[in-house]
Amino acid sequence: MAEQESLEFGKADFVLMDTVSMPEFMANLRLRFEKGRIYTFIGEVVVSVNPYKSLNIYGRDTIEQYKGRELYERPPHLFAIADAAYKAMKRRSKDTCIVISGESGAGKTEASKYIMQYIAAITNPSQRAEVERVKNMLLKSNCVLEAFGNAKTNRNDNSSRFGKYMDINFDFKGDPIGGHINNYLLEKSRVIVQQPGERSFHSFYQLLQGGSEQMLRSLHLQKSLSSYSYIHVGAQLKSSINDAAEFKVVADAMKVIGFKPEEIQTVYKILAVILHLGNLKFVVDGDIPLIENGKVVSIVAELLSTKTDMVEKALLYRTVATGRDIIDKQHTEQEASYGRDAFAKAIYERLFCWIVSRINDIIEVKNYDTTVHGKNTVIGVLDIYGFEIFDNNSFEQFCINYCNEKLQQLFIQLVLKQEQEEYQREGIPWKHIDYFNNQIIVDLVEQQHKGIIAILDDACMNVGKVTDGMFLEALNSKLGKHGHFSSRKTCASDKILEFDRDFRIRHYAGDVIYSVIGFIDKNKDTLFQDFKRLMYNRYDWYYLCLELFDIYCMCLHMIIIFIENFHEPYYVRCIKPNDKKSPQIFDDERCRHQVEYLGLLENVRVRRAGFAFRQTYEKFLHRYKMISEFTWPNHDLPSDKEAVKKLIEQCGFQDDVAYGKTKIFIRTPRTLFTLEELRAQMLVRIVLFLQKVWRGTL
Ligand code: AOV
Ligand code: MG
Repeated sequence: MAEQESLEFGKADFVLMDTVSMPEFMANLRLRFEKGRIYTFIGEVVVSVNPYKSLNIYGRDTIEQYKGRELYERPPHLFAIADAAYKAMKRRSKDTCIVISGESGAGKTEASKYIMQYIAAITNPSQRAEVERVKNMLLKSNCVLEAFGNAKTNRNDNSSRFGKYMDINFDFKGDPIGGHINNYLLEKSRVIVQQPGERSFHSFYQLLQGGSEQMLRSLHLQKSLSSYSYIHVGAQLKSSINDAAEFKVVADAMKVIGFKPEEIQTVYKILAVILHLGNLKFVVDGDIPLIENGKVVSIVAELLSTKTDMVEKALLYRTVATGRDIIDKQHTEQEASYGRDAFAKAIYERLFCWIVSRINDIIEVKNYDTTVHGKNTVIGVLDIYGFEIFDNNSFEQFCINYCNEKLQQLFIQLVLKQEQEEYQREGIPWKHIDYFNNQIIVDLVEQQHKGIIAILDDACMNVGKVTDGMFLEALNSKLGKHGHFSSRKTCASDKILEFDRDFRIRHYAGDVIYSVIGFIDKNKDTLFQDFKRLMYNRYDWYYLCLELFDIYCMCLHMIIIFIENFHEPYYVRCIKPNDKKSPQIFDDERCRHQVEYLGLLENVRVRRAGFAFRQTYEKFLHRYKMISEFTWPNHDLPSDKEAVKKLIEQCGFQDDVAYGKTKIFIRTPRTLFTLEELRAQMLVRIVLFLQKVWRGTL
């Protein structure tokens, strides 16, 4: 159990609760929050409540307190789990990962940064220059990623709009030698439109507010945010963010990471192209769409280093093949606007992926020869966008919430399900602990042929023929009876569903009503071929764009499969205390809801009734046989199991263990630590004994 602080701060580990009940859980969580103790353990899981204020608990002195200590020796903290993951990786030479989950604004991204800071702080004691360089880059890369991938939403002023899985590679000494970032599903629709009260990605505001006058002039930009229709909505907001200062921080970070000056220039050019594209207006003359503001087209062409008429053509025409002929077909006004927006979104997405791949080039492990230097191990940190419900939810929220659904399923699989199944398999007396398994919702979304994604993909195969309304019809007919799906058609009595275009999913974390409008478009994500051609045909635009159109972002599935392979990820479960971003308010109802859907109470129950450690008898003996004369150097008992029993009884731990068919289970970590201590003492004695034998002094 975690070292007990004074009781005035509540229980440091929920496992220590007198009774496992929601009221007691909530009382402890609240008490700790109010006392500034935002972290609490459930065994090895860290529960974190967003303090919404700076706490003096991440400094050098705190880091020193956690360095090299066992998880249970110090009060709960992110550093404790970071240290545990690091130690586990080093001791076992095995890859490990830390999964951070919780809803939007709960503190995941901040947690991921503190974890990385901790790892950076405790490694490289010999101050090797190359390792210092790598650490610096890993830390600096965060601010670049956030500038381009984060935005102000109504839930979080610095909301991640992409998923991030960051690997840190370590050499045999345990020092960082490189890393890799996997990013997935950037919410690119934000480039062209934002909900009231929200902003586009930080990068646009930073450029306009922080770029020098000369730079802005060369990009044909002006400082006034409201001049640009793509960011017009967000421009009206009073921002708590200092964009001008951030611009410099990000520019410096790009330099430090190793972006070349011309690459940084190109990044700004792309942002400028997007802002200008947003201002393009189409007018219809008879049946013919024309561009109203030709000046903007020539600016875009200049920035893209291509010819004005080529840009104009890509915006107004589509090349289609009819039989053997290839003809230019004119867009309608609507098609032209659609194409412009698709183009803007696509270049931003590709810019983002390019930035990530550029960072990866720079931080990837170089010159590491495993035959010379030994195994290279990895700690991964997963920080995705949190579950979110807005007034209007669309395809983007559907994707984000599905990601969270998958992550919750992983937690259930690894922490609640497999754990209990193992006790049963091993024949350990076990009373099953019930929990809500969200597999049913995951299936609703992803099941082959009849899940929402399959139905959507079907609809997208018939471009132009299937409308959003028809897609909803298909959902109704195939999923109408599913307990977690409803729409006006399938549930007429449901008053919450206001519009015909809506459908509702009963997610693990709450009900979300999605508007079906735009689902097909956003999923099929057409970028007219002519824009692609424009990008390839440009005359001397930087090589950057060539790469841009070759990169694909890694999909969520891969990440989940990847993490499943770890079997024992470390978990941080983040809770948002209120919706006002206030450090004072602990909203009981909101917190209770999160504790409920995160399955934390069930987590405590499994943990309490369960065992912290398990090992096969053979491996256990291999490690601890020197502790007892019955097992050292070899035992003559009928089985390893009997030998382990004898050893445990001799140490007096029989009440803290259970004997399974193939494994020994140990309830409290302290027992394990005592075994480790005994082992260490015996090893010293054995070495001294052997030295005496060698010297002939025995
Ligand atoms: P998220 O990553 O979970 O949301 P963040 O990590 O961005 O949430 O946290 C939101 C805000 O809460 C931060 O910008 C800080 O102001 C504050 N905050 C969070 N953790 C701490 C902490 N430990 N100490 C002080 N302030 C904190 V999203 O990315 O929206 O799902 O998609
Ligand atoms: Mg985040």
